[in-house]
Amino acid sequence: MTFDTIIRGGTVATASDTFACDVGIRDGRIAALGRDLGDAKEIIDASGRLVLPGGIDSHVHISQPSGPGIVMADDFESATRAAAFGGNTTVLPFCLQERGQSLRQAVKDYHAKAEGNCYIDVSFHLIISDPSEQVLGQELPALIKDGYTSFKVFMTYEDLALSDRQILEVMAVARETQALVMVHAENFDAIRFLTDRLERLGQTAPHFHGTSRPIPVEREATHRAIALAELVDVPVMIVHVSNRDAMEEIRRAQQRGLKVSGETCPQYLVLTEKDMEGLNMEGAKYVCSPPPRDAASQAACWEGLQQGVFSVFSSDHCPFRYDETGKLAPKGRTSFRWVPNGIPGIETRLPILFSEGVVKGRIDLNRFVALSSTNHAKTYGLYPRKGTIAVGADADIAIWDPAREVTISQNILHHGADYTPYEGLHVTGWPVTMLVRGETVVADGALVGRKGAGQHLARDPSPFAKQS
Ligand code: DUC
Ligand code: ZN
Ligand code: ZN
Repeated sequence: MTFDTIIRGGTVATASDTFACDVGIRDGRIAALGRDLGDAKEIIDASGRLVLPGGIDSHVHISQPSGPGIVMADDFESATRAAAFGGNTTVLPFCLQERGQSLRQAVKDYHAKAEGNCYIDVSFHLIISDPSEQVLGQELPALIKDGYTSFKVFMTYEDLALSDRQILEVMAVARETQALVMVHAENFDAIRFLTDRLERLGQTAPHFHGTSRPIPVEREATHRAIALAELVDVPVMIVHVSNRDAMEEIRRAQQRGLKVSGETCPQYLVLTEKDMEGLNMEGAKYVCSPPPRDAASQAACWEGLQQGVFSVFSSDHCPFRYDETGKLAPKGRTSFRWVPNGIPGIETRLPILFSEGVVKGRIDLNRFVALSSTNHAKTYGLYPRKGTIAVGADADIAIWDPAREVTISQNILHHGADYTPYEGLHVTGWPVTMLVRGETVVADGALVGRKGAGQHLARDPSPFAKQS
């Protein structure tokens, strides 16, 4: 039996096991695991390296409309290229429905942006900002059937926030159609109240962004989102959790047997509110929502990852440039209120989790694989095609040099942003070679993949959303 490719001599790790073996790939899939697999057109020497399922980043924003004059720093080409360099083989970006827009049209527009431009595979979540009768009765159920099996709702932001009634209505559709609801949990009225008060006091520097969205704002909304999901009896994923209070709300719900999942992100492990205090507008580089908190919140987020309260670790990549198209948005609008929320992180998510998590002994390698790949595939209906190394799975593989020492710096990254919030962070371990469906995209740190080779994936319903 011959193979297209054999990855030879590496240590394979999945979400459950670590073992020395070679990987035989044929027709884009893993065809054999073992020793002495014979011949192949290409042999990749992985001795001294880890052979892991390619990373799946299930929370990224690419080319998303972000308000007048603001431009997201990545399109599908630059984002998927940067993702590949960061050890990923699939990303799940959001397709935003703008108010008044048909959901179907929003999906068409996103496909047009992605088509022919992706280096790795993509699959869209939806964002529902306008749950009209047409959307709830026809478009959303039809799109879920077509494989867009998850969507996000927002409890804050002028153009996005849904009322509790609207959230209940979209949750009811999710229950009917077995879709997974993702929630951005922050209390809109509380943020508006605090923002107006800070502005009246002249407290408008970027770090007041944190003051305008303190922990109770997130805790209350997390509690409410879970209660609304309980009322409708639907599973829910609370995204980008930043602190202990919100994490404990999720844990308590899980202990009560509710189908509540949680996600956290690199910014809540290695950044703090202090980062938003830079001179002039420098702090804007770290403005994201929820905001980075303090050392105790970081420790709580690690606890959530270690104890399984959080099943997925995503980047929430939401890149803006540090100029007037992004973080320094429109002249005269200097208050933190106008700083677009979001930071880049698609390429640095996995090195940060590996170094701060595995190398520092906070999590083991198998949990790293679960948090970075397998659980994303399971949660969002891509498993077992994606997210594992097993015979029959897509040959989506990241080969890591676990000993490589790297200082994260803008000049080594491939994203479209002009800065990284992780500048100067020293990490051990770096992904060096990535294959998507058996085709090498990055080979020993060099781009060899083809723009347009990445495909859009229709997904199965989340196993969590299946009604018994
Ligand atoms: N929510 C996100 O998920 N990403 C960036 C900004 C935000 O509020
Ligand atoms: Zn959000
Ligand atoms: Zn996000």
